[in-house]
Amino acid sequence: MDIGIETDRTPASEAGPPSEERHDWLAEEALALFGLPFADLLFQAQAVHRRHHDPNAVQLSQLLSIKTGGCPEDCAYCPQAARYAGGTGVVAEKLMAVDAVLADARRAKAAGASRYCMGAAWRSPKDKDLDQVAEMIEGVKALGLETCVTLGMLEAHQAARLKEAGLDYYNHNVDTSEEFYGEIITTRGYDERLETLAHVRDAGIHVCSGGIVGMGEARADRAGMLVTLANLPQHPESVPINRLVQVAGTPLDAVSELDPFEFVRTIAVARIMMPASYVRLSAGREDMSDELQALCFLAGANSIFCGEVLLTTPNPEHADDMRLFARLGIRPE
Ligand code: SAM
Ligand code: DTB
Ligand code: SF4
Repeated sequence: MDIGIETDRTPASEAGPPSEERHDWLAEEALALFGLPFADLLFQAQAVHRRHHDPNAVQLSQLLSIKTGGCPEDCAYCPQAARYAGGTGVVAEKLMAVDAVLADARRAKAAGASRYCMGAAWRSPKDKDLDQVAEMIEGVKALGLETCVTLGMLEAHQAARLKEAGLDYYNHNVDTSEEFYGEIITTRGYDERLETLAHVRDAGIHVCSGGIVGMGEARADRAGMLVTLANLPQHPESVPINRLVQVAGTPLDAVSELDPFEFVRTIAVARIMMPASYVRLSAGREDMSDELQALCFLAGANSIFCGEVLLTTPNPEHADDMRLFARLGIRPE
């Protein structure tokens, strides 16, 4: 009988779970999540996490700097910028030989990594360098590892070239909110970052994009960064959340430290806003206690970088990570 009231006519048995994947987040909504009592935020994040992921599995990615230092950009956090080399002491090196990269990738696989990420301190790659990187990608893939590279800004034809080589993921971070971005980097714009992400997506490569917290930004900037990422046409499959590693000689050395709970909140909000993505607890673990890392996993982080160095800075020993996983009942993937 039609009683003249619009109701949802989908029988309960046919209705799937409500779609949690949204691309229309408002800054106020993200900020409201940040403002929840800690326990309520973690409960929500953990509930979302459990609907989309195995809560006791954490993915392992290993990083290698295939081209260190000498970068022309001015990213205020980065030890690899040529302009801070006098203070950081980072020496510029050439692009590594393919064989040396593959030898490192074999060790990463033996240690249990499932993805191998190669980073280069470039503003953008030259086409001739891409041929050598393509060989690395092919070789790493042949070892049975997933491949990821981060080489700076890409043009469409370069993204297509990397896809052809078999690249699985491209990492290019938005780093922070559009509003705060100019305080950190002036040598390239936020729009250029988004353009690179669009080229990567159009080439059919999975997107890895996140940012850094603890650079002196406001909570609104952390929320704004997550809104930018979540409102992309597709959520990045991988979202690295880095806690600033303060490196002496960079302009951000000695910036005042972020409340660790605010870092956990950032992970939790990323988890809620991008439910199906892998949220990576990235740089910064070297200075985190086991307890803080455990809170990050509870908040929905389900990936880490393993191996004793990130690109130029230290990361926890593999054995320490495995001990922590064992204490928490976490299975490395
Ligand atoms: N040059 C390329 C680029 O900028 O896209 C790729 C390498 S760059 C080092 C990759 C990312 O590392 C940066 O976007 C930034 O998010 C992160 N990063 C660099 N230095 C960092 C630091 N001191 N602490 C935390 N994250 C950092
Ligand atoms: C990402 O988001 N973090 C990684 C990776 N992508 C390339 C880099 C962290 C670098 C930390 C500073 C260093 O070791 O030089
Ligand atoms: Fe260069 Fe990348 Fe470091 Fe910026 S973050 S200075 S682009 S290596």
